[in-house]
Amino acid sequence: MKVLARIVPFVLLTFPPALSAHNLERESESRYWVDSMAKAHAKFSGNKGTFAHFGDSITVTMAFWMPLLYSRNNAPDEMEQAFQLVKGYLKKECWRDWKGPQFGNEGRMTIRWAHKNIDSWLKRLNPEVALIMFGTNDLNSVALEEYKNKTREVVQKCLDSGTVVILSTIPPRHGFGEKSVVYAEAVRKIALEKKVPLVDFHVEILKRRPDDWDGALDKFAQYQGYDVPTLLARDGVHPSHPKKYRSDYSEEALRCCGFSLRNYLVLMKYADVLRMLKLVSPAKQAAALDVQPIRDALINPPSQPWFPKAPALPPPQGQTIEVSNVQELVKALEQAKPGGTILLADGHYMMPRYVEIRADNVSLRGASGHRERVVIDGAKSRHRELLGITGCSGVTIADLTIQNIRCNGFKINSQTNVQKLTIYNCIIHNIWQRGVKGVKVPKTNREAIRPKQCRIAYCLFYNDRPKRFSDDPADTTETFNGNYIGGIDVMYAKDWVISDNVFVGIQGRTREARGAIFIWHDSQDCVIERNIIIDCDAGICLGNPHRAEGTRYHCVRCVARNNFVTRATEGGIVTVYTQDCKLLNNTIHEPASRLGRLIRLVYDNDGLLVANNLLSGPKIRNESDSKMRIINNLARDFTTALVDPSQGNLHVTARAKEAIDQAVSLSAVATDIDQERRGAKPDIGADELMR
Ligand SMILES: [Ca+2]
Ligand SMILES: [Ca+2]
Repeated sequence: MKVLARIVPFVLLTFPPALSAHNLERESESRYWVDSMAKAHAKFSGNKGTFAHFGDSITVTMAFWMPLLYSRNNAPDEMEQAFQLVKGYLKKECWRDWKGPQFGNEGRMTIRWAHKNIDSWLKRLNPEVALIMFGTNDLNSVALEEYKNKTREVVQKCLDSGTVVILSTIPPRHGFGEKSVVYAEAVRKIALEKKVPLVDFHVEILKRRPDDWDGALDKFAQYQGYDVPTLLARDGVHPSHPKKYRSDYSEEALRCCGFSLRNYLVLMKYADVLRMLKLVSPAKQAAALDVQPIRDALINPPSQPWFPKAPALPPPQGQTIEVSNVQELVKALEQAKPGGTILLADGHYMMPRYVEIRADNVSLRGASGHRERVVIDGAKSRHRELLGITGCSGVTIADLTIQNIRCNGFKINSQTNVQKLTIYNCIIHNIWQRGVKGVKVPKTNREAIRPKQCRIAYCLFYNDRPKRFSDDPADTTETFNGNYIGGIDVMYAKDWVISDNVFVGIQGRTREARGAIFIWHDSQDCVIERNIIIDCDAGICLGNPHRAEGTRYHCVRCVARNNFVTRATEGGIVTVYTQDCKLLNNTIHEPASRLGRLIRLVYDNDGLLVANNLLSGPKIRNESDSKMRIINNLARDFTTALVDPSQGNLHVTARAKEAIDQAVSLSAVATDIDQERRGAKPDIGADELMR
């Protein structure tokens, strides 16, 4: 308590009590150091964005500063904004490479070492800003007067050479409680006297843990080393770094992890310096403010343990551009070179407008591999479409989320010759016309430019609710009555694979939406397999009743196999104007179907093969006069024989006796929805029961 008594009067004397602690620190600081630091900076002649850290073992460690670059779990908004500002300005090497004695930080060192070497550091590094924290080792080896004098001189040398200084007080130290207060107070006074900004690490620790900051206390005897849930480690000297709170910046973490606290304080102060000295342009400052806070997951998509899991993609090849805000993303897309990779840091990217990928073999990927943490959001876009692919081949989009756009999410501008597009492990959320749209291809040169060999795999399409009129002003009672909405809608596709995707709740206003998967306009040789479609109005639509002039068939030689479709009220799998297509081993569940369209065959379907499908509900609805083969399908209510149809889990149990081992063996369905081998006695439906 003696410790606190020394601290509190200082705080009260320095800051007017009417203001909150946070604001008053900001306010009073903005008064005292800005002019003097601007003056010092006017002399600066080195590289912008350099930031040196002069200190001892508490500074040289990789636990300090560097971790900020990689993750900031539970960071308050203002911290994330500060980080974005700093990330856009700081030299890359100053995140982790400026460590070691040649950069002014080394274990066991005191202000004497800094005093001796400061000239050479300034000469060699010439940093724009320098953080200075010595004292922990001085407590038992450098007397107070010498400590003060040498600190003053080191600060002055920095300022004289044009380096802006941020001073830091030391943390309290076990066995030196009172003395550390005195040394911290000395640094505070020097900060005011020299008019340099201050990180008051000491007071911030005591504020959070007035009585038990010391990890050496008996109450922490069960912990070891840095893994102590208070602000000093077990040695009572170094800040703690408990595993549980690493890279965590929640209130709780800031009172349990000494390095989280130090990283937070230094980041905020450095960002303040960048702002107050106007080292970052107002436009960039505003851009950093746009950044939404990062959470572990920005969205909370539906998830079930049996949903398909995407194997990780190989690491990016070629030139890689890392982006972490909207401006960087827009620029990277505009400047992307063929073969380059754009890696998006976890974050919420509020798009101001439509953007496009236009170069061959570009990859646009979430960096963390956690698609729910990288969200490209169209809620504030001035356009109706989110991300276009134009005139290019071999593009990959992976490991990210797109959401909230009025019309099209991923827009394939097929008229411009888009080939070999891959959309992999993405989430497509609340897109109010089409999650993926591939538009018409003009007749001229159609065979050459129609989109070929595209792949949509391991994506999740889901909407929070049925479409409303307010989502899309074009979808009215005069047009589609609020039902112009679907998942994937492509025309003139050839050799596509749409596999292992999940679709949940793609619904129109009156539950008459378009297909979760809708392939039409002379599409050829496409495979639609192992998709899971739950509570979407329409499941898989191969064609529809409307044909463009000159189009005889919507789908030719297309295959839908091993899919689960649950409660698609408008139709589970529908074929309309197809040729030589196959519907094989699908499981479709809707026993109380109003329209009886679990499988529906309409108009011409020449050469269609419908085999081994398990219909939990009404039998196939055949409205077609074409010559077709419809063999070995089962239809009855299988609710009690499936694993959990209420959740869309249509895996079979041993109770599905009529299905087990009863399929005709077809080479086109050698495996099942789980990619398990079917063997010699295949089961009817998408799932092969493994025993
Ligand atoms: Ca079997
Ligand atoms: Ca299986």
